[in-house]
Amino acid sequence: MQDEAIKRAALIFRLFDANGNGVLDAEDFTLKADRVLGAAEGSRPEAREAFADSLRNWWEVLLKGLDENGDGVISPKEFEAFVLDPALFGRAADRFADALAALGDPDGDGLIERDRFLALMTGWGFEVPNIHSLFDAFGPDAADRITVTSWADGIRDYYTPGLAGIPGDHLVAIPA
Ligand SMILES: [Ca+2]
Ligand SMILES: [Ca+2]
Repeated sequence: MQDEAIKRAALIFRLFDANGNGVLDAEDFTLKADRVLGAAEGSRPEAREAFADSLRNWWEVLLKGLDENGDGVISPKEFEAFVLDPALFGRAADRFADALAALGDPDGDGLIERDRFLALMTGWGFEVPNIHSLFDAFGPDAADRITVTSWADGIRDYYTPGLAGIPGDHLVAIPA
């Protein structure tokens, strides 16, 4: 496992833990939904609902797959299995990736403006300089927009343990 992937897994855990109690629990995922949807001004109700559903689904999949001691929460130790079994979470991450990327494109032209991207990613909990660095890595067009597809693919890669040398690395550390 590459160093980048290990650091990314640690960041994934830290940002999932929205209530900061050191474990992953159901409340984390409702908080995440609220924060991101709070930044998704103008998105259609169906897109908002699909995003909230994707997070509920993801939590259910994580709980079912990782809660080894059955206490209803996922400890950092239990989360380590996420890194070892990427296939287990692929579908849930996939659904989430499409739902989140769709929130970036309320007018449906297939493009996401930098401000919108910044608002949604700040809602998730990333740091502003990392968000800009990631946006730039996606190769924005002359009007400073990226495609919904490139972001959705980037989200999928970010949540695929073991991948390294991907745009999502910019969320962990900005390359010199
Ligand atoms: Ca938590
Ligand atoms: Ca547990």
